[in-house]
Amino acid sequence: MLKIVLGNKKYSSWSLRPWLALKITGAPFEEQVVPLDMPDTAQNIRKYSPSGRVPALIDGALTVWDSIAICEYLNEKFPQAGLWPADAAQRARARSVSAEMHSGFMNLRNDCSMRIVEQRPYKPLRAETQADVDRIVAIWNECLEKGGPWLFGAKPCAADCMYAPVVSRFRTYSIPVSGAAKAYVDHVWAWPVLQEWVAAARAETLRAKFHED
Ligand SMILES: N[C@@H](CCC(=O)N[C@@H](CS)C(=O)NCC(=O)O)C(=O)O
Repeated sequence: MLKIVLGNKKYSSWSLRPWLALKITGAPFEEQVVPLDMPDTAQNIRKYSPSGRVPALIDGALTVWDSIAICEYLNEKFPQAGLWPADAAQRARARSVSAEMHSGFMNLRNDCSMRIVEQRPYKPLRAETQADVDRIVAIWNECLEKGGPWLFGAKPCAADCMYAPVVSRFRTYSIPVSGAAKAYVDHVWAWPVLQEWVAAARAETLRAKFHED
């Protein structure tokens, strides 16, 4: 059976992304949560992941690490799951917006770390962080012009998995959005599999000092 190695569900945004992609495939899988921010975290992660980072996917003798590589592997293993759009141009766009998420938005990631079970009042963001938010909203609006409710149409794809932790951040930090982007935030937040992750995060008793302070 496939096994995915994750960090704490409250904080590990990179773990959430391929976990959602796995859920889209419908394949059965096991989970292993490695508690973050512990003295032995690095050593424990390295038992599974050569990069020393989670997530990692274990498929028999094969280990695949890094969120986007796992999404690509799942797409190849489960082509019927539609993890990328069927149309080549749309697929290229979905990969572009996913890569932009994977390699960017450092200000938002640093200032508004994922705390999926928390809700805080809005505080004005630094200009650089607001610029990240504005770019994300522009990406969403452009994708949603074709009708939504997901970024690339009627079904969730890997791009929605990549942006789900951003939806969670917008909610946690009460970052205002309107129109199609707001409808998207609400739609993703209501996604039953995302709510399954949130429920597990709420039940988590692990403490991660760096992420909490
Ligand atoms: N580029 C990686 C980033 C993975 C990453 O930074 N994971 C964090 C947890 S969200 C981690 O493993 N941190 C190790 C640690 O806290 O010791 C990916 O996309 O999977």
